[in-house]
Amino acid sequence: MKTKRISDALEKALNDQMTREAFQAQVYLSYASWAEVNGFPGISEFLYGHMNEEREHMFKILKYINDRGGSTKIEAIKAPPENPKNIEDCLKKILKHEIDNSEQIDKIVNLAHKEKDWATFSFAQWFVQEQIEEETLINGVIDKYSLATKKGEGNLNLYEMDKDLAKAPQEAVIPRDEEI
Ligand code: OFO
Repeated sequence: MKTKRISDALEKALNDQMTREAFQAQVYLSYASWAEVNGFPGISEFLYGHMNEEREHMFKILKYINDRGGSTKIEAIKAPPENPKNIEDCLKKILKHEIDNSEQIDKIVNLAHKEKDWATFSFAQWFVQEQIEEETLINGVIDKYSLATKKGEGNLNLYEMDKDLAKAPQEAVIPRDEEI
């Protein structure tokens, strides 16, 4: 049994964030599956990769709470929203999810700062950085989409963009690609 080195309030905030990361993973999973059956294998691959990144974030928080002598509470994950209407809608919704998530992480940073819990403050910085990268990445994909679908351009650009995204950098391995 470890000495508890985290306040109840931060323990609760991190537990909530852990569940939020699991929810984010479900959103990516459902959108990836939607893209896969709608003829966009590259976008789908990109989204599956992100699903796994969110799961890794969930585990990272779980491990941190446990390491600080807190206890994790595994909660039910709410269902992801309805399928997007099209690729543009899908990308915009993802960006919105990421921005919402960044705001939640900022709240944890603020609380850690207020409590002068420098361990949690430092831990949360990784997430702040990660969110900057993710928002930039999704914004970049939205820009690519706008270029690919510019009036007067054909579907070939969209096809090329889809192929391109399959090779987009991912930090996580997609479970189905892992050797069993
Ligand atoms: Fe969107 O990355 Fe988790 O936190």
